[in-house]
Formats: sequence, C-alpha cells, structure tokens
Amino acid sequence: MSDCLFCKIVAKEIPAEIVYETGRALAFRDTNPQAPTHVLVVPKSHYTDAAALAAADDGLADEVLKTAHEVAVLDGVAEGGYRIVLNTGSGAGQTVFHVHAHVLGGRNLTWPPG
Ligand code: DGP
Repeated sequence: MSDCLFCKIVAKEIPAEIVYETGRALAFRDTNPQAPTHVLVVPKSHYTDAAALAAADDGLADEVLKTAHEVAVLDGVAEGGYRIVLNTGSGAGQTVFHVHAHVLGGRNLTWPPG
C-alpha cells in the first residue's frame, strides 16, 4: 500500500533499525520504546490487522510469531520472559494499520496492561 508507513519501512523508503529479517517478515525497533527491548515484527505484505493476517491462512501468521520469538532470543530477553502484543483495532490502541507484533522485554512486565 503506497500510503502505509510500515510498507514504506519494508520497501526501505523510510529508515528503521532492522534487527532481523526472514523471507516474509521484517523486525525493526520501535521509535517509542516501552521497554529495553521493543521490536515490531511485520509481514512484508500488507494486512491491516491480526484478524486479516489470521484469515490469510497461508502460514504467514506462524512466520510472524516465530520471528517474534527469534527476536527475543537474539535480543537476549527470551529466558527472562517477554511479551508479544498485537493491538487489534483502534479501541485496543492500534495506531498503524499494517499488522505488527510488539516484542517487549528486558524489564519486569506487569499484568494486566493498561
Ligand atoms: P500500535 O499502537 O500497536 O499501532 O503501535 C504502533 C507502533 O509503531 C508504536 O509503538 C510506535 C511505532 N512507530 C510509529 N511510527 C514509527 C516509525 O516511523 N518507525 C518505527 N520504527 N516505529 C514507529
């Protein structure tokens, strides 16, 4: 999508600190980090939200999830515990409508989130 921020990051039209990449997923650091590790994992193709990604039913959601776990391992937060968050819809705080998994770790994460 031409006007999508994360599509532009995938296309390298907008810079981002990329930490990991697979054939169909890209991981880059969030510009407004909420934890020492705060990385966003996106499918390289455009899906609006988690529901649309799940409906694609082609293994892409699985690849995004596995990439999120790999990011936690690479950033050294997997053993201490980390969180994967997919805000889905504006009512849940989604502000960028290209599905993305937040990978958060490196501090004590409380529950429930606000
Ligand atoms: P959400 O609220 O779940 O839609 O999360 C969107 C996240 O995207 C938010 O944590 C901030 C991050 N973000 C917004 N603009 C940019 C950007 O231009 N680059 C990067 N790396 N992250 C961004």
